[in-house]
Amino acid sequence: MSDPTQADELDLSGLPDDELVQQMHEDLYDGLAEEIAEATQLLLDRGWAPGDVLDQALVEGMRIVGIDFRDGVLFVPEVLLSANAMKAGMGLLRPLLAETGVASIGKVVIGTVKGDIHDIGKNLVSMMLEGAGFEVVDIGINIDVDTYLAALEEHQPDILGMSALLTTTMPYMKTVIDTLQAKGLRDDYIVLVGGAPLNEEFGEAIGADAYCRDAAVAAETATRLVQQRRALVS
Ligand code: B1M
Repeated sequence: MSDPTQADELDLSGLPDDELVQQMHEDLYDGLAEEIAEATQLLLDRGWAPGDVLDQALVEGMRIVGIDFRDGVLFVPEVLLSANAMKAGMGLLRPLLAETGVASIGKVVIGTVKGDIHDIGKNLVSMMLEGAGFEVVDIGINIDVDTYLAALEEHQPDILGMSALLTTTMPYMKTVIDTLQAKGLRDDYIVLVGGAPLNEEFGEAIGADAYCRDAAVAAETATRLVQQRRALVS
C-alpha cells in the first residue's frame, strides 16, 4: 500500500487525527508494529477513547487487510505481520479497556476451535469481557474438545466462549456442544460463539446460547445471560 521506508521518516505526531488514522490503516497493512504502537499512544494522548482507537484505527485497518488477503493481493506472511502490528496496538489498549474497577461478575473460558489459529478476534472479545467485569481464562488457539472439557472442569466458569474464523472449522463448535450434551454437562454453562463466518442461525442450529457478532455484543450478551441465570437460581 505504501513504501515502508517512507513511513519510517514520517513524523506521526505532526499528523492531524484523520490523517493519523489513515496512516495507521497503511501501517497496519504494511505490518509496522512500532508505528502502530506509537500512533495508538498518540491518539490516546489526544484524548481518544480506547474503544474508538480500536474500532476506527485498528479493526478498520484489519478489515482492509482482510479484503486484499481474500483477493490474493496479500499473502500469509504479510498478514501475519499485520496481525502482529494489530497486537502491538491492542497491547496498549488492553489495560484501558479492562479498567473497570468492579468485582468479577462471572468467569469465562474462551478459545479458538481445533484447526483454527486466528486469535485477534478472540483476544478482543477477551479484552471486552474483562472490561465488562468478567474474569477471563483464555485457553488459546487450535483447541480440541478434550482441552475445552479439561478447562471447564478446572476453572468452573459461567460461560464457555468459542471462536472460529474458517468455514471449515466452525462445525467443530457443534462437536464441542454435542460432547457437553452427551456428558450431561451442557446446562452447566452458557455457551457463546462468534467469528466472522458465523451467524445467528448457525448459533441456533448448533445449540449455542447465543451468537455474538462482535466483541461489544459478546460483552453485553455475556452480562445479560449471566444475570438471567443468577436470577433464575436465586
Ligand atoms: Co486467515 N482467513 N487464514 N489468517 N484471516 C480469514 C478468516 C479469511 C476470511 C480471509 C479471506 O479469505 N478474506 C479466510 C477464511 C475464509 C473462510 O473460511 N470463509 C482466511 C483463510 C482462508 C486463512 C487460511 C486458510 C489461509 C491459508 O493458509 N491459505 C489460513 C488458515 C490458518 C488456520 O487457522 N488453520 C489463514 C491464516 C491467517 C493468518 C495466520 C495469516 C492470520 C491470523 C493471525 C492471528 O489471528 N494471529 C489471518 C488473518 C489475520 C485473517 C484476516 C485477514 C483477519 C482476521 C481478523 O483478525 N479480523 C481474515 C479476514 C477477515 O476476517 N476480514 C482472515 C479482525 C478481528 C477483530 O475480527 O476475527 O472477525 P474477527 O473477530 C470479531 C468477531 O468475529 C467476533 O468479535 C471479534 C471482535 O469484534 N468474534 C467473537 C470472534 N470470535 C469470537 C468469539 C466469541 C464472540 C465473538 O465468543 C464468545
